[in-house]
Amino acid sequence: MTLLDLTASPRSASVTAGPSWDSQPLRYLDEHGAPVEGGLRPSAEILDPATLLRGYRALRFARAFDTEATNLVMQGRLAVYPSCRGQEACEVAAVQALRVEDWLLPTYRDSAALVLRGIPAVDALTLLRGTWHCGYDPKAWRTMPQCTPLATQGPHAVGLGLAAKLAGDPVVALCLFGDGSTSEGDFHEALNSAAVYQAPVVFLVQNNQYAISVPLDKQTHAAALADKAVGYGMPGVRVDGNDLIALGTVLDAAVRRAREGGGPTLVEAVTYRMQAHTNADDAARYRRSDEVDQWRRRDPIERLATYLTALGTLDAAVEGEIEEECAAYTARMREQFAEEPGYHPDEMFEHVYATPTPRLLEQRELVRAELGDATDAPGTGTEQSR
Ligand SMILES: Cc1ncc(C[n+]2csc(CCOP(=O)(O)OP(=O)(O)O)c2C)c(N)n1
Ligand SMILES: [Mg+2]
Repeated sequence: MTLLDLTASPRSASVTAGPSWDSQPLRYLDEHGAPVEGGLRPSAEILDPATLLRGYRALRFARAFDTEATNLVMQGRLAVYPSCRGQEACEVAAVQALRVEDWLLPTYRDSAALVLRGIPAVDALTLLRGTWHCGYDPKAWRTMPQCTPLATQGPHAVGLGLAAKLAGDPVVALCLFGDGSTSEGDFHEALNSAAVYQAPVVFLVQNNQYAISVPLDKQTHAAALADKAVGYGMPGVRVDGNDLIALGTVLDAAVRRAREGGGPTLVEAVTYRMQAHTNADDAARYRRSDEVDQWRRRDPIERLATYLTALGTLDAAVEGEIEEECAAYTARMREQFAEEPGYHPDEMFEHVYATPTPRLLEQRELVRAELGDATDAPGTGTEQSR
């Protein structure tokens, strides 16, 4: 049985994993973008040049979006931005594995996945702009609001998956987590209940090696996060998170298994957070630059570019087209973010409780006092209008 034979019993799937857990994660491409001997064998569909080029475009687009969002925060247009630089293959593979009717449950670090699903950037970034709770309709986009409290999206994913299962809908929920979130009670509850109810859920842990400043070896004593799957009775797969082809292969298998009634899977994608936790963090205080340099050489975009160039699928002309598309997209982002959003600051306090708590009312008064007349500025609504 191979690791991707997810139809076998969870126990054997994990046990046969053997030494590969503590050595190399599953991969198709090596660090230099050449196929690994004896590595994964992706389907012909995944290796189709047109599919690969679509994936490459999506990677470049995710990076352009992420870079622009990072710039916007420096210009004061976003309140905060947790970058996914270096993790773009996870963002792309997660979205590509899903159908439009499937659910995506993102964290604060997964803004790129939102725009890859088609949500306009200005709506996707509303939360991080600090202007509203969520800027898009989660039901319409089958994408839950980005979760900031760690792992709370896990039980929600199980609920969505279970609801679909009970209704007889062939819908899958894909839930994103960070490595640090695996220490949360909600992570345990989600995986346990997903396995007990055989809910159609894929749990994708982006192991980017850090939870803010806490490195993985201080987070867990387990050899691999994927190993945790054994205890819940589901398959666990550890895959190179900077290898889009390997990730696509693993996530396709896990999503298909969930859709066909085979139950949940835990996927650990081994990757790296290239930037600081957010713009409010200084990563140089807790990690060495040679470690960052080592991961820069494993860049997910460069690896796929090398492979596609060797295949003859990618050349300077195609690169140029992609470059232009990305530049047009980010120019539009800049224009949109230069416009002031039309929200009234008071709205932040609405829709929190049906009856606002005294503490919330007190906070609202503090904001009103601080902003004074500014809250009555044209285009931001007025006290009288509400
Ligand atoms: C329940 C909870 N506890 C603590 C925090 C504070 N916090 C925000 S991000 C973070 C680190 C999370 O790390 P990880 O899950 O690895 O995700 P990453 O940021 O690396 O993507 C922490 C501790 C929080 N948001 N929620
Ligand atoms: Mg992390």
